[in-house]
Amino acid sequence: MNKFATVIMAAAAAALLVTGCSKSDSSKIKVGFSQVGAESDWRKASTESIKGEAAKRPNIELTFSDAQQKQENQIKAIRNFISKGVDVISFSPVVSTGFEDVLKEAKEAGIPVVLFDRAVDVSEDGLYVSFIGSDFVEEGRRAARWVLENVGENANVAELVGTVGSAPAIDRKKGFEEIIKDHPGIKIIKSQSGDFTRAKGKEVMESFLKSPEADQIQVLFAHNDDMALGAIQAIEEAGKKPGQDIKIVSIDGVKTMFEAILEGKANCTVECNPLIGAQLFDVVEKIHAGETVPARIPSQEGVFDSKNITKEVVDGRKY
Ligand code: GZL
Repeated sequence: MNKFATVIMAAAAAALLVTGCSKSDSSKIKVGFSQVGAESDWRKASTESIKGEAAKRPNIELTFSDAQQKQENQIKAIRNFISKGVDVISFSPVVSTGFEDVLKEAKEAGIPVVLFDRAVDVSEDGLYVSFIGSDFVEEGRRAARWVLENVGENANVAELVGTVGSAPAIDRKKGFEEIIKDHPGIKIIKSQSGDFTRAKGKEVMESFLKSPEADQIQVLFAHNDDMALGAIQAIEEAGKKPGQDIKIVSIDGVKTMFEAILEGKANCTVECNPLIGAQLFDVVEKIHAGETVPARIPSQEGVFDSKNITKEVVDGRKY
């Protein structure tokens, strides 16, 4: 082979190598994720699950954004992911409405969307390919069933509602009320949002305990453990015994709530599993490979109280 041909072949081989190298970069699946925020222990565990799982998968390139519980930040992040040309977008919507336009933009850009943890209300199909998360209505039902089975047919309930307009707040309330509607002795006498945070939960519980109905409250139903833990502080500061004077049932199943139940300061937590990062990236890989994925992927969860919480169970909790 003459010298000129050798040079051309070498250059072509080098180009292939570079292309090959750049091709290996493009083989990474680029995922844009918008997280609600860091409002609760549950959310922090959710974020750790997502970031931890992405770090284990060399084929995943994760761009993660924290919306600080603001919808406008989530919409901005999703638009950034679209302009960046990611392969898949996923997010946990802070509220269930107001995402239709940006989801249509993602669809027009040909970028599949996976809903994580929470669902959205949209008027047309095809704006997301799958929803991975818990059944919040069932979680609300489980909380109400625990009250009926462990407190009885008559109880005045104070309710700490989650973030107004969010799927878990809407659906947990719906599930709780679906069960108690057939039991008129169970009455919700106070209800206000604590925005899923410990600080706000404490503040609202303090206002409940200063209200005319204060001494009628027999049960606290909190839409998440963080608000319940804040309420426990408020109940103690008011000179009452949480878990005894006021029974406490909440949702999430975080370790600090397990510890409070073990101490007798709370009574029940309905598990809502945040550790679904692996399920997310399994779905992402299937989508990227052109495979079909289930439209709905539910999480598996239990109900925990003093009957099944031991120190060993607490020590074994992963979040
Ligand atoms: C539920 C999740 C909720 C948790 C809260 O899946 O969206 O948001 O219950 C968190 O702790 O703020």
